Amino acid sequence: MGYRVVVVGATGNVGREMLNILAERQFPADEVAVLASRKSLGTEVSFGDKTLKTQDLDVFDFTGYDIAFFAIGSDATKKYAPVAAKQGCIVIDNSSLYRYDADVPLVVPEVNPEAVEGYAKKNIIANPNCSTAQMVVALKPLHDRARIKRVVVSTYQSVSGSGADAIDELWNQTKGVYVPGQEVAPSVYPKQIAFNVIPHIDVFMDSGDTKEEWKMVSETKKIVDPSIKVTATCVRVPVFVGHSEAINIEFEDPLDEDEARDILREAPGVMVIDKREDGGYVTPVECVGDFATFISRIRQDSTIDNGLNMWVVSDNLRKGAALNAVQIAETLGARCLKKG
Ligand code: 2RA
Repeated sequence: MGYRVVVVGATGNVGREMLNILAERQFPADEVAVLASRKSLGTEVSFGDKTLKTQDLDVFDFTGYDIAFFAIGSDATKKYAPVAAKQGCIVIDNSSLYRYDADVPLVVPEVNPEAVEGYAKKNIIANPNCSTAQMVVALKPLHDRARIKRVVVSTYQSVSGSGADAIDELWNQTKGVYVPGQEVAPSVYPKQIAFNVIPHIDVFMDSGDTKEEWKMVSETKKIVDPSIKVTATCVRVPVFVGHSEAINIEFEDPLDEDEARDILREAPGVMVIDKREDGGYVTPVECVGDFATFISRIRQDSTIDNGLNMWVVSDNLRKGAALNAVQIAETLGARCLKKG
């Protein structure tokens, strides 16, 4: 007997990817209900070789369903997640709403799988921010070996992290650069994204950091270790899918690049592609559709004691969102919700 699952926000980028991954990983579901807002009501979405028709989130009864994957904004999540949780359905939420709630586990299954066991406090489990998820997959095995003191990360985040409109803006703006009279003014972003980079994701905070940068700091501390110091600069780049990160790590204990590479080669969810030659590293276009967190350019940072640099790339719609959510459900099933 399998699970009865719900995908809330099934017509969005992440919701569609959740359905793809549930099918690809043959998640043991006896039933999959797909929900959308009233304006998308009746839209058909793919689930493996099936087509499902979206139902109205406003009136849906979650009673009897085991797990609900939420892939909608924080405002809508605030309204509907407690309803689902109260009706006995465990919510795995991709928004940022519950990530920093002490009563809600924030989980990356390769890093802190045991945290799913704390789901019952609110019947909610939070999925981390996409840029955090791939980073902590890379950090955790090294932290276990040499205890990380400090992380400095610069991100190169694709436009799919901002949604479908941003993908359209990059596409149309890029075309508009070449076709006189078809220029496309910035609307999703404050500045041109075509052939440009924007050092601003989410809102600015009083500290001068953006909220995206604050998320990477706070979530890494909650998922891996509160003692780790993190500083981040998050940048939007003209890439459709795939986030990249240049990560500099300072350890408490010595760790040379060869041992680090060997550790990462064995780490869960990691694929090391690291040759010091043309093309011996991963770029975003190569990670799209893959489950792995790719790691390249592993090398000593000789400017500090116990320093290491690396380049981390992953599909932000998969490990950064939909895949991690499905992996949380798999972990939850294995640890807490065994089905006959
Ligand atoms: C972004 N991490 O990349 C944010 C939300 N997905 O836009």
